[in-house]
Amino acid sequence: MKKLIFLITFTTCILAKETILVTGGTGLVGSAIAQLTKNSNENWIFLSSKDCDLRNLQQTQQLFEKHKPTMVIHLAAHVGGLYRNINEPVNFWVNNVAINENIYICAHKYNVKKLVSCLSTCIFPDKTQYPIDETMVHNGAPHWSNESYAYAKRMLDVKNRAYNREYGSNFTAIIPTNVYGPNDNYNLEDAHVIPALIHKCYLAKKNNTALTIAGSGKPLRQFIYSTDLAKLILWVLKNYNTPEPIILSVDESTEVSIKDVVNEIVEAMDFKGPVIFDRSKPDGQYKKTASNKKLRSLVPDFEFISLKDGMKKSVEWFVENYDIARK
Ligand code: NAP
Ligand code: GFB
Repeated sequence: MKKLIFLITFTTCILAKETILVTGGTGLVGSAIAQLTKNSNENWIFLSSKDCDLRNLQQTQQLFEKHKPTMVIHLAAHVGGLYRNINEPVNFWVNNVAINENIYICAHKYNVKKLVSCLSTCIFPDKTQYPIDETMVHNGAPHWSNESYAYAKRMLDVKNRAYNREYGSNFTAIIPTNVYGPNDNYNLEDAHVIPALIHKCYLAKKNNTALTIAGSGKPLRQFIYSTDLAKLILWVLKNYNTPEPIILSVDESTEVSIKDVVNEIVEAMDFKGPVIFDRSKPDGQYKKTASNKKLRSLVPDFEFISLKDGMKKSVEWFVENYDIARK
């Protein structure tokens, strides 16, 4: 762990001359990176859609012209949980394809020397063997529920290899598993499972009602705390220089069921009311167990925050920041 802290500190020093643009900088992952880099002396720029609608090429070009970034961490996306993906397949395709196309056009035009984009473990083939690894991204159709998002994201991987082969660009991608932490999107319909259930549990406790969980609670997931992911992204930015993507996930052994997640949220929120599983709602993918073997071979000593500790921090943040949380 000491080695990694040294590496991040060293990385922060070496990056002193860089201008690093973080698209999606105000979101769950972007804000965790902002926390880690707030005292560093390199030039970090964290963007929201209010600074620039990245679906618009002219606005994106003006943004790159203004900041002339030397490095880009590209997080901006039309993002959401299972039910938003089921409800908005066109938005997930149109918005993400537009954003990603514009970022790559501008990153090439402005000679960005390092671009780190973002895939997801949910984009892998639905029919696959486990654990999933980085070589399997295109080995079959994704789960129907997030087909648009999955194919839009897979094209980032194609772009990275294309720009590298034709121009020698140092463009790569990370493949995070499900992320959770402070400053997430807590919208009851659109959010990912953990922020959605933190919000639901908060309301159930406040209104003295039951906590309703969508689906059976049986599906399995790996959850990485946003600060851990942010630390690994900073490592990738400086040390990982190949177009092939890298999975950033907790160990397979820490895969949990949605029911386990519910228990952690209930404990952290000190909720005493009834918990109901609404089996009329779809479960989505049963599992998407990802291997972090490649990551472990490169950063062997990394210690992940436990789900219990991460959930406590996440619930505390939400309760303390309810008024300003994205709902
Ligand atoms: P998030 O909290 O929803 O934040 C999304 C960010 O993208 C926000 O800053 C948002 O700005 C920005 N954005 C959206 N549309 C934009 C547009 N048209 N122009 C400019 N900016 C736009 O997302 P997140 O959870 O941090 O996800 C970050 C990245 O990680 C995404 O690429 C996502 O696919 C990936 N990822 C997330 C998870 C997860 O479980 N959360 C798992 C795997 C991969 P506004 O706030 O102004 O809208
Ligand atoms: O995070 P989530 O929405 O998406 O988790 P995925 C869905 C799982 O949580 C399903 C259960 O098994 C749901 O039945 N669940 C229970 C709930 N209650 C709720 C709730 O109130 N809200 C939500 N959202 N789920 C996502 C992809 O898949 O993985 C995204 O759709 C993204 O594109 C993300 O990549 C990382 O984990 O199933």
